[in-house]
Amino acid sequence: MRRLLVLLALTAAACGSPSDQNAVEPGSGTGTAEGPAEAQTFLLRGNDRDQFVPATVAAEVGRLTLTLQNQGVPHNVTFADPALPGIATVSGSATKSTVLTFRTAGTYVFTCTIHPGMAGKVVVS
Ligand SMILES: [Cu+2]
Repeated sequence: MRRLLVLLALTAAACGSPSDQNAVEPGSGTGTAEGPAEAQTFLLRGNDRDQFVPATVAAEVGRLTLTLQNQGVPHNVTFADPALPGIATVSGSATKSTVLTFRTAGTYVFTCTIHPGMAGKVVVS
């Protein structure tokens, strides 16, 4: 009987647990902008696997200075909403910033136009 219980426990452990399915992949994750609402800042990274790290930036209604820093491969930040100024292509490990004003809560998606599928979002609350 004891051996059967051990076997059952091993079988349960081998089956996909929720934590396996929620494994954090590079390029995912959420970061939160720092500072007061009208002077928020956030450092976004673009890695050599064509991912924004983190892919989600949480911010408040107000003003956000978003800075992009790459590891080598050039990337840019282009918002789906044309009213939001993006960040022109950054090469090497240089940084460039944009100042974004968010007057309403919502999700603001951005992409890198050089790399299809490279996307992130600013979630404003
Ligand atoms: Cu890119």
